[in-house]
Formats: sequence, C-alpha cells, structure tokens
Amino acid sequence: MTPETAETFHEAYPRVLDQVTTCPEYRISTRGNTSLELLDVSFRVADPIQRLPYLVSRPINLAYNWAEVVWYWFGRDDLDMIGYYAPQMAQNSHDGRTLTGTAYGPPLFNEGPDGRSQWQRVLDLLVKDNDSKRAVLTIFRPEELAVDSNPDVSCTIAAQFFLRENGLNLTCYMRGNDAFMGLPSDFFSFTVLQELAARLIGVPVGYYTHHVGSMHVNMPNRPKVRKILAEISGEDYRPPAFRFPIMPVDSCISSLRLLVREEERLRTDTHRHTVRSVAETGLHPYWQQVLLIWEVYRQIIHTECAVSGEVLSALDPGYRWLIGRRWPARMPEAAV
Ligand code: 5HM
Repeated sequence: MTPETAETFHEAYPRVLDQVTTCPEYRISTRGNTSLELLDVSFRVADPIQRLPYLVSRPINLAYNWAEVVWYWFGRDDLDMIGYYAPQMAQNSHDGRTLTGTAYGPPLFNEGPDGRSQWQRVLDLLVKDNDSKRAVLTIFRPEELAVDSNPDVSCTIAAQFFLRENGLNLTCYMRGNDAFMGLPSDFFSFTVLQELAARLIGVPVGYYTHHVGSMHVNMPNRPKVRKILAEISGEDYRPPAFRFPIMPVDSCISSLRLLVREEERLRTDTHRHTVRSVAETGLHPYWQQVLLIWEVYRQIIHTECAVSGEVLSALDPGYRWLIGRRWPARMPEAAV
C-alpha cells in the first residue's frame, strides 16, 4: 500500500502531529525524553517545493533551515556555524566543537577514494541509468552504535532518488523523527537537496516520500502540538496563499559557494548587508533572499534594535510572514 499523499508540507505536518498525539501506539522513555510514539509512519508530499508550514503557533526559524542546507552541502560538522542558529545543538556534541550523527554533510558530500562524493556518484548514476534503483545515499553508519554513550547518532538511515516519468523523486528513511521539532527542518533540508539535484541534472522535481521507524512527540511539546491543531481547526483559519520560490536552473553551485562565504561574515558580525549590497553580489534573486534572511538574523542576534524595514520589505512575502511571526518583538512598528 502506498503512503497517504498531501499536496504540501503545510498540509502534511499537522496531519502527522495529529496522528502521533491522538492515536499513539506507545509511550516511551529513552535518553531523558518521554514521548508519544507511532511506529512505521509514512507520507508523501506531491509538491515538495512547498516545504514550509505557515503556522502562527509554530513559526519555524528560516535562518536555521537555510544554514543547515549550506552546512550539509559543504560537508561541515562544526558547531560554530550550526550552533549560532540552534544553540541547543551543543548538547549533542561529544567534544563541544563538532557534531557526528547530526552532521549529514560529511557522509553525503565529502569525496571518497574515487574522488567523488556519494552525492556525485548517485547523480552520475542517474544520468547514465535513468531508471536505476541504486541511487542510494547512506547516512547512518554501524560504528555509531559502537560507543554506548554516543550523544549523537544519525536519525536518517538513507535517502534514495528515483528518476521517473514525473521527475526526480526522493524517499528518505529515518530510524526516528521528532514530529514536532525535527520533522520541519528535515523536510526542508531534504527537499532543498532534492530540488538542487533536479536542477543539476536538468529534470523536474517529483514527489517526496518520508518513511520513519519511530515518529514521536516529546511530552513537553504536547501543549504546542495542541496549539497547532487548534490553529488549523479554528473557525477563522484560512490556509496560507504563500508559494515558496522556485530554485533557478543555473548557477546553484557557484551561488552556494558565495553564500557560505557571506554567511560567515554575517554570523561573525564582520559585515552588514543592505538590500543594495545583496543585489551587488550578483546572486540570483532566489539566493539573494537567503542572504537577506541571514542579515535579518544577524540583526536579531547581534543588535537590540528593530529589524530593518527595508530588508524586511525586500523579502519574499512567505519568508516575511514567517520572520514576523517568529520574532514579533523585533519587527519595526510599521510591520506589526
Ligand atoms: O535517542 P535518539 O538518538 O533517537 O535521539 C535523537 C532524536 O533526535 C531522534 O529520536 C529524533 O527525535 C531527533 N532527530 C530528528 O528528528 C535527530 C536528528 C539528527 O540526526 C534529525 N531529526 N535529523
């Protein structure tokens, strides 16, 4: 039987949260967390470019989501970069500097003995043998369980591309997924990588399928899940009309190289961007938006003033909406 299909992630996310919290199979306690759990959860999203949930009760951190993609792409494992966007990730580090299981970049993008990464091998394979069933990217490593006290074991086992008539489909297999916290960022990163792969080999984006062994919600997040479910079932609720921008066909790799350099300058507060300076980078407007998001985040972290109205106005409406909901106290008066 094939999994249930939703059109967008905005539609899928509350459905998963509802299933896990209203009809959980188990209540488990492991590594300090008590959770409601449902085993063997699968769903498919027909239009994975629509990768954001637009929820007032769960405004996700776009600066983190985009940083995670770039962090993966450059095969990084440092807390310096990712911890700036998500300080709580330091808890998973065994040495206070790096992450192991959570850092999916090294296994996916670092070169192997043949001079190619797993990612590159899989893309090369798909170009030669379109219908291949071998386009697998493995993340979980058996050695991760060799040390009992390992604080960071990969939650994603593998991802598999299927190039079929409709386009490039991606299926991810996870051993465990936190439906409230982890799922939105995992969905975001995996589907950006799917879209990147589709652009690089010049095919349309297909659908995205998610298979999870243990889908769970940690008990402290239950009230937040209730709020989400109340929001979407409220009388006044109207689904958002925002559309996530479409990634341009060319220059993805050079844009990512430029982005990672600019990200560091903003993160370390050694540079400030304006709408004009972002335009002068020569980046495609799609990627300029990512820099603008990080500039907003720089202002939030490194200053105490309201975020620049000029930068906010230059943002894509869906991005602006989410940022306004995530950091309402930092919005300029006109934007409130
Ligand atoms: O005890 P365990 O190693 O499973 O705890 C890690 C938890 O982090 C997972 O169960 C899952 O809830 C969450 N997680 C996630 O949802 C972790 C990662 C990092 O690999 C992820 N998504 N990408």
